[in-house]
This record gives sequence, structure tokens and C-alpha cells, in this order.
Amino acid sequence: MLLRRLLIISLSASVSASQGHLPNSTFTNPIFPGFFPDPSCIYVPERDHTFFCASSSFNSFPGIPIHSSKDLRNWKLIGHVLNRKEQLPRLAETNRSTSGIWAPTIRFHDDTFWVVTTLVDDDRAQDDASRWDNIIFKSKDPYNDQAWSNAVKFNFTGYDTSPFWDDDGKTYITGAHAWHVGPYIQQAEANLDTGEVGEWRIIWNGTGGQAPEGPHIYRKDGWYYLLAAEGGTGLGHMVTMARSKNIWGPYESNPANPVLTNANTTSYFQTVGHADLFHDRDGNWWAVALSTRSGPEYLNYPMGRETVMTAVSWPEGDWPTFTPISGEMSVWPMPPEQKDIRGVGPFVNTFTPEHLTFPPNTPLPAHLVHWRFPAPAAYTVSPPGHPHTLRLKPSTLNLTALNGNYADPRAGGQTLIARRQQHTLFRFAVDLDIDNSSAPPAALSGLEAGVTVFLTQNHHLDLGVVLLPRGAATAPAALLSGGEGLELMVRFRGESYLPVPAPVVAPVPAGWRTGGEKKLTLEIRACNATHYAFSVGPAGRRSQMRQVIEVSNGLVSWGFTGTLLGIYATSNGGNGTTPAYFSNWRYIPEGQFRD
Ligand SMILES: *[C@@H]1O[C@H](CO)[C@@H](O)[C@H](O)[C@H]1NC(C)=O
Ligand SMILES: *[C@@H]1O[C@H](CO)[C@@H](O)[C@H](O)[C@H]1NC(C)=O
Ligand SMILES: *[C@@H]1O[C@H](CO)[C@@H](O)[C@H](O)[C@H]1NC(C)=O
Ligand SMILES: *[C@@H]1O[C@H](CO)[C@@H](O)[C@H](O)[C@H]1NC(C)=O
Ligand SMILES: *[C@@H]1O[C@H](CO)[C@@H](O)[C@H](O)[C@H]1NC(C)=O
Ligand SMILES: *[C@@H]1O[C@H](CO)[C@@H](O)[C@H](O)[C@H]1NC(C)=O
Ligand SMILES: *[C@@H]1O[C@H](CO)[C@@H](O)[C@H](O)[C@H]1NC(C)=O
Ligand SMILES: *[C@@H]1O[C@H](CO)[C@@H](O)[C@H](O)[C@H]1NC(C)=O
Ligand SMILES: CC(=O)N[C@H]1CO[C@H](CO)[C@@H](O)[C@@H]1O
Repeated sequence: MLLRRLLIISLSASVSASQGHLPNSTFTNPIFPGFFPDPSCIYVPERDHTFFCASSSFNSFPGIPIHSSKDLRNWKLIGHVLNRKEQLPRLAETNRSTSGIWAPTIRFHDDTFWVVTTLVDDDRAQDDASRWDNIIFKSKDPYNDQAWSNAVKFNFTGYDTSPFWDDDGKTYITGAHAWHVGPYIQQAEANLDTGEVGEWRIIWNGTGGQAPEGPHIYRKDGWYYLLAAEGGTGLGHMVTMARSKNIWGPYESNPANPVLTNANTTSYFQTVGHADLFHDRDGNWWAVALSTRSGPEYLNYPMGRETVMTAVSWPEGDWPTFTPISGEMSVWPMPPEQKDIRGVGPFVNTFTPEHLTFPPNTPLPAHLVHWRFPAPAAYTVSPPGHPHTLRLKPSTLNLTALNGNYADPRAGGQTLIARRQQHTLFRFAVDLDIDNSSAPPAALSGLEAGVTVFLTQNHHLDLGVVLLPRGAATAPAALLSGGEGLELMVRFRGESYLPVPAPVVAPVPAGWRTGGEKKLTLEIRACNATHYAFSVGPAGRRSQMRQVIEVSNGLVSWGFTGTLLGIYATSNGGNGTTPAYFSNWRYIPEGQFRD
């Protein structure tokens, strides 16, 4: 309890006295805990002095979350740029879990919000012409998802594209590439309304690090500053800069490169890179970047690449200096605290327990996501006869789907709805009713519903209720004693590129489903920084909860995304149609590790 209190206090920024006459502010990293990589942020004085940030979303949908703040401490989800299938139908067809939306850049120009990004299909890694789909979205009102345009394509072979408007009225896009070619950063003149682009020219090759990424151009004091990241998005990640008096270069490298990195340190915050720069109302500069809370061991980081922030000193005519990234930051005064932000979503950096009850006539909460496009009919809030539940209809595809990389859109999607893991320690629990006993056998074929820690189709840990022939149980009878041989079984199974524990299958004790209350509670708990515990029991009878297994979160520490915690229903390729009713969704933060 004490630990939790301290964490709550440290989460809210407080002011501390420094040696100088101005008191410093403090805040904690990450500012967006969980799967929020490749941040891009802007300050928009014209819109009530508000900051807006966009993040990568890969195959998750809705995609490209936008968070907003007025004080750089309280950040609220205000919507998603990619929220309708017709905006970008190709997201349905991406193959591989490193595919999808990479590195959106958000900018405000001409009273319009612009997001320039890349839809990647890594299955086409050998075919540069079809691997990269570079696109532009625009909106006058980021608080209204429907106001975001459909994607406008532009021709660029590469990724991490970013727009820049020069003082002379010309518009440019900058992007990076590093496979089969380069590595280099290219630039072209562009028309962001039509997607027409001029000739792409190499403007900088970086400092020699692999895979330059996330280039952005800023104009300041007569210079064009080019910010980029190099070294790959792992332990060697770093932020580098170059500048020129001419937008086309030549760009001279900053002698102090890298300007921001935690490579070769023992910091808990590793892989720092992929930054963006913006200033506040007082002219103080800030940078956001991605980082993994992995330590140099880089083995346990289920939340993946998160968003961190730091203060940047940028004297006139000179190179900027970045304060190194750590969990507790002491920086110059931040804008006054201001929590009054428009928008539908929750605050992203809170310690508030979440309790979703799915009341009748309410939409799905804005922060819940799917993997690629959902089949809308698979998700019903409070269907007739089942108030305060979320009904999931099983998809034919399970969470792995056909080959772990792909999900044939003709198969109707994967029934999964989830929130990001945002705390080192947490408890996630739901109640599940899958009362099937009187359904005809064909409606039950292959059926499974449960909770999951989902990183990718090839990395997920599932605790489900399955319908299996009597005798299929493999667990010691002691685990779930009292079984009367019902065909309803509890099953844990995992999928990872690392060896996973053997599945655990055990019958649901008949005693758990008597007395009118037939619901089961399924629970996932991060009990320490390296392990999840999966438990099951009769709903409302906590003392009867039984732990099924403890597994390492190293199994879901991989790649470009971060873990989602959610619920799913599938017929595993069978004909099962019986729905599952989920209720009483609880996500309870229990600890946030910062070193
Ligand atoms: C998706 O990738 C798999 C390999 O992981 C490949 O076998 C399959 O043909 C690909 N599907 C499509 C539609 O590209
Ligand atoms: C896109 O650019 C490539 C390489 O410059 C060029 O070969 C191709 O014709 C262009 N496509 C379009 C539609 O302009
Ligand atoms: C970047 O490298 C390419 C080779 O990939 C070379 O042709 C080009 O001159 C270099 N450009 C700059 C600006 O250094
Ligand atoms: C980290 O150390 C390695 C080995 O000495 C070196 O090659 C690399 O450049 C260093 N990385 C950074 C970002 O300093
Ligand atoms: C106060 O903030 C400035 C600017 O970020 C920083 O350079 C300085 O080290 C901070 N002072 C203390 C005592 O932390
Ligand atoms: C976390 O818990 C697991 C299972 O109880 C245990 O094996 C592991 O050593 C613990 N890790 C830490 C860092 O305490
Ligand atoms: C997942 O579905 C595929 C077919 O879509 C099937 O081959 C596989 O066995 C299923 N996994 C489980 C655990 O049933
Ligand atoms: C699904 O139904 C079809 C048509 O009735 C049948 O041919 C098929 O064997 C069934 N599949 C399974 C896995 O039960
Ligand atoms: C909770 C649930 O879906 N119960 C169903 C079990 O099957 C019978 C017969 O198909 C349905 O009437 C119940 O609604």
C-alpha cells in the first residue's frame, strides 16, 4: 500500500526548489506508458495553447492515437486518426506483426492538422515498390474522429515521412530508407492536398549508424535543422542532428552527435531515440522520444516502446542540448497545471483503477483496440437480456490466425478487444459467461473465449474457457479439484518465438457453476517485473480463485509493439457460433517501475 501511495504521488508533477531563483518542475517518464512508440508532438497556440501528440499503432485499430495536453503533465486521449476502414482499406491485408502504421508525424499548418505516415507491409520486404504505402491525413478538428480525411497517397520508397512548410510557401516531405539502398534521408517538394511529389533527393546519410529513421526538419535562426534517429530501434538507438543554411543541404553533422541516447548506459530506460522537438508558450523547448523500460539486459519489456519526454536547451544560432532521459525528471518550470481538456478518452498517465461495466446504449470505450479492422457485429454492448455485458461473437480465426502473420480479411477478422498494458504491476480481470450446456453441438464446435496478453499473432498468452471432449484435461487433478467431467475446460496456452510452457487444461469444477451464478472470473496479474500469473475462479468468490500458471513476460517482449490486455472469442477454425458474455472489466494499476 505504501509503495502504491508513493507511486501515486510521484506520478503527479510537483514543484521543487532548485539552486536558481526559478523553481524547477518535476515529472515522471514515461509520459505515455505502454504501447505508444515513435512519438510526434506539436504546440498549437491557435487551438487554446494545446499540445498534440501522435503515436505509431502498427496493426492495431483504431490506429494513430492522438493525445493532448495543456500542461505537459496531464495527457488525454482525444481520438484516433485512423478510425474507419474506408480511410485505408489496405490495413486489412497487412502481413507480419511489424507491419501496419509506422511513425506518424503530426503538424499544424494553415488551420489544419496534418498527419503524414507510412503503412508498411513487411511481407513485401523484397519488393520496395509494394512494401511502403506513404500517406497523408488531414483534419480541422482532431477532437472529432470523423473529421479525419481518407488517406491520400504519395510516391515515396521508404518510411517515417514528415512534412515541412518553409517560409517561402513551399512544402516538403522528408523520409528515410535503409534496406537494399542507402542508408539515407531523402526529401522532395510536395503538395499535401494531392499527394504530388517532386524529385526525391538524398539530403543526409546520417553519422554512420544503421537504419536512419524519424527525420524531421525545423527552421530556426536562419538554419534548417535536421533531426533523425540512427542505430536501429534497439539498444544502439540514438538521436542525431545536422544543419544547413539551405534546405537541400549540404547538411553538416553536429559534432556533439549523438545528442540523445541511453546506449552503453545501465539505465532502466533503454533504446532512447526517434525524437521530435516542440516548444511551449514560454519558448522553452521539449523533446519526446521512444524508450523501453528494459534495462541493458533487454529481456523483459512487455510494454515495448513507450513515449518519454525531456527538456531541451536551444540557444540562438546554436545546436540544442537534450537533458538525458530518466524516470524522474527535474526541468525548468512547466506550464501551469490544467486538466480541462476536451476529448473522449481517458488520461493516459494515471494510476486510477479502470472498471468498465458496458452500460446499455453506450459506445465501446475509446481506448480499446482491435487487431486490424473488427467485424462490428462481433461486439455488442448490453445485448437484449444481457445488460452490462459485452457480447463477443467468436471469429473463425483465433489469435494466431492462419500463419501467425496474416488474417485473411475474408475470414471476418479476429474477435479481440483490448487495452494497453500501462503499468509494470497490475491486475486485469473480467467475468465470463459462456453457458452453452443446452446449445446444439454444432454451435459449440471449437469454441474458446477468455483473456489474453497479446503482443502479436505470434506472441500471446491466453487463459480461456474451451469446450473439449471429456478426458482432455492434462493438468493434475489437484489444480482444479472437484471436476465432475463437464466438457467445459479451462485452458492456458502461450505462443512465442521463445519456448512456451506446455498448455494447461483442466475441467471447470461443477461446484463453481451452481447456485445461479455461473460466471467465471479470469484474471491476469503482473506479480513482479518479470512474470504474469493467470488465475480462474467462480465470479464473486475471490477466496476460491486458483492460480493456473506463472509465466515470464519475456515471452511477450519482442518487436515493435507493446502488450495489450483483453478478451477474445474464437471457434478455432470450427463452426462454433455461441457467443461469450463478458462483464465487470477491471484493470487495477499496482506499481510503476522507473529504475
Ligand atoms: C503472408 O505471409 C505468409 C508468410 O508468413 C505467406 O505464406 C503468405 O502467403 C502471405 N500472405 C499474403 C496474402 O501475402
Ligand atoms: C514513383 O516513383 C518511382 C521511383 O521514382 C517511379 O519509378 C514511379 O513511376 C513513380 N510512380 C508514380 C505513380 O508516380
Ligand atoms: C549518401 O550516400 C550515397 C550512397 O548511398 C551517396 O551517393 C551520396 O553522395 C551520399 N549523400 C550525402 C549527402 O552524403
Ligand atoms: C556504444 O558502444 C559501442 C561499443 O563501444 C560503440 O560502437 C557505439 O558507438 C556506442 N554507442 C553510442 C550511441 O555511443
Ligand atoms: C532545472 O532544470 C534545468 C532545465 O531543464 C536543468 O538543466 C537543471 O539541471 C535543473 N536543476 C535541478 C536542480 O535539477
Ligand atoms: C517474479 O516471480 C517469479 C514467479 O514467482 C519468480 O520466479 C521470479 O524470480 C520473480 N522475479 C523477480 C524479479 O522477483
Ligand atoms: C488456431 O486456428 C488454426 C486454424 O485457423 C488452427 O490450426 C489452430 O489449431 C488453432 N489453435 C488452437 C489452439 O486451437
Ligand atoms: C463445419 O460445418 C461444415 C458444414 O456443415 C462441415 O462440413 C465441417 O466439417 C464443419 N467443420 C467442423 C470443424 O466441424
Ligand atoms: C449465455 C448463453 O449464451 N446461453 C445460451 C446457451 O444456449 C442456449 C441454447 O442455445 C441459449 O438459449 C442460451 O442463451
